[in-house]
Amino acid sequence: MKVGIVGAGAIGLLTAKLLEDFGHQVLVLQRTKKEVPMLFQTPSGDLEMVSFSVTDNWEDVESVELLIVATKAYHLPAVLPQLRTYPGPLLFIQNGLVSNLVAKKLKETANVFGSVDHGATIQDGILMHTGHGSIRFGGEEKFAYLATELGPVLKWESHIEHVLLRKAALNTLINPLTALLDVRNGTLSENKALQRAVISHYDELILGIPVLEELLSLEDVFDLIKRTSTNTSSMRNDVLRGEETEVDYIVKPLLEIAEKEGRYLPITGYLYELIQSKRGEYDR
Ligand code: KPL
Repeated sequence: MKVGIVGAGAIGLLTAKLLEDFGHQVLVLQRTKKEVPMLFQTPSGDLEMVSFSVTDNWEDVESVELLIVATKAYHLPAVLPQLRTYPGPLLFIQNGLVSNLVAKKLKETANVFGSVDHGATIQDGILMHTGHGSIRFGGEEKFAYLATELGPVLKWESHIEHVLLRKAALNTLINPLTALLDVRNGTLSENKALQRAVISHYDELILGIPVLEELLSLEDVFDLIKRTSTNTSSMRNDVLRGEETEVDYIVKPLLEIAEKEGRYLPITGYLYELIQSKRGEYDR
């Protein structure tokens, strides 16, 4: 299948690499010309040469059968207007909950949404696949054929909204704290006070958004923290680089969901404001 990928970050390039390994023809679209990694490191540490087909011309991707949008969530507002003319299905694989934003800007288009739990990063010019995971996606049933065509790289999920909400909750529990305290993920379970803070925050989310109770246990939260204990969360990374964060797509939607039910999430709201205040620091 001919697949286009918008965004040459770690997740976009890893998706390209995995699809190419299964014989798909992939073209990566990047907004600005920059070097893309030539080396790929597998989760077991083996190095391979890679060569991605990259373009910065939107017209080149118009003929692909599927366009995967793998930009950071905060780049979507700039990218969405360009996607209006693309006739095929669009798969959005951002961190967080972006479907409302997409629906506002692309009313007529066929959109599906996905969640990635592979570990990937680009370091010293090497694309590193740091942990095996999956890319699950879902939406209107008529797009389930994509999972069959794309083989094991993408898995169809009939309740993708639950997968995305669960992931947003996990990211809300881990990312702001690690970014504010400038610590790696594992510190949240190693430090007793932080461990208790995560537990209280978890209780607040479960009370405020009751559907989460069936989707996410406290064990799941600490299991992820331990499995990614040496990781720098994506939000900590964004703050360290002085970039915007995805807080408006990860944390804010949870506040809005709870608010619709007449509930307020004080810990979540407080963390949201603290991360927002970091943004102020970089804008000044
Ligand atoms: O998804 C992540 C992120 O950093 O955004 C976790 C799972 C927290 C891993 O760092």
